Amino acid sequence: MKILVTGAAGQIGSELVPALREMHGRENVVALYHHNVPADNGLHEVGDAGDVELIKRIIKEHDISTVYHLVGVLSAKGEKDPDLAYKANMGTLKNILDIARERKDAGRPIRIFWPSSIAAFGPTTPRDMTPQRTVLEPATMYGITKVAGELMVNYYFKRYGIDIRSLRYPGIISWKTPPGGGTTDYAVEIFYGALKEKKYTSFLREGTYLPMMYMDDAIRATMELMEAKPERISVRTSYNITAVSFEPAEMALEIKKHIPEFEISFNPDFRQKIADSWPKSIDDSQAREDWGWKQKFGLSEIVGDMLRNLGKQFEA
Ligand code: AKB
Repeated sequence: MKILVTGAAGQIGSELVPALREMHGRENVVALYHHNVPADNGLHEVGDAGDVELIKRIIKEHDISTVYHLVGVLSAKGEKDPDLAYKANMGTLKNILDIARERKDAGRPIRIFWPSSIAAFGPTTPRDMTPQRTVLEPATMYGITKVAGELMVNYYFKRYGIDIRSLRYPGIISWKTPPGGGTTDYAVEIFYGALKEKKYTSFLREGTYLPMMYMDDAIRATMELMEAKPERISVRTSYNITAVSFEPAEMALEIKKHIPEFEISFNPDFRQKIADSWPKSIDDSQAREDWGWKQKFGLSEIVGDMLRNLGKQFEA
């Protein structure tokens, strides 16, 4: 099995690539970077994931059978530049799906992972324990691309038999690479503030509950979904998935257990409106039933691990 990961330098890509190399062998995972190429001794390519000829060449040359298509512009950045969000999120997905059709016709089928998000929901969605099947009327361009993408991947599965799998990621918390352009980013930035200055000003208001997940769980969920037998996958739009829901003051209290002097203050900006349109908690029972999803990290484990690892990074 040969794997291609687009968006390999992003928050998820930079942790998924090593995890896939560990599981499938370094020689079997090709990372596609845009311009921001990190040190990578493994197989990698540099270029624009929107360049259809480039993607075709990589897939053919490496005989790729699985693609993790992670390229994308997140919610807050997408509100600053909706055209870019549309192009980066929709255009590249359509290209990959069409290449998968061609490869299937040529007898070389590709399995695809594509990330959706809690951003697919909107202000008219029930916000507590948001069900798998519910109202999808997002208020951001990022969310619109996620709903359209979900419908598109379902269509390509039903119409062309392409094996595409997807998760509606909640906010992802990680220490290896900082996130960029998201509404849930406060839950990562807060650790930089805590460790560097013992204070942090949250751009979301106290009481803003959002579903979240630690990166280790997100990587495991992604790989477990992709390893699952096709008959276990009953959702071909995108699976609800979550680990824990909390608000900024709760996270600050947890941090205070390790850094008693830590202080949080609040100065909500345009991202508050986005957060207010998203679920507070998610019902992910379908993922649990279908392919056995279960998180390992709760709030206290996340905070402990983040402070330990980021702390070491700052000391080095
Ligand atoms: C964002 O905040 O835009 C992302 C997401 C929830 O998809 N982290």
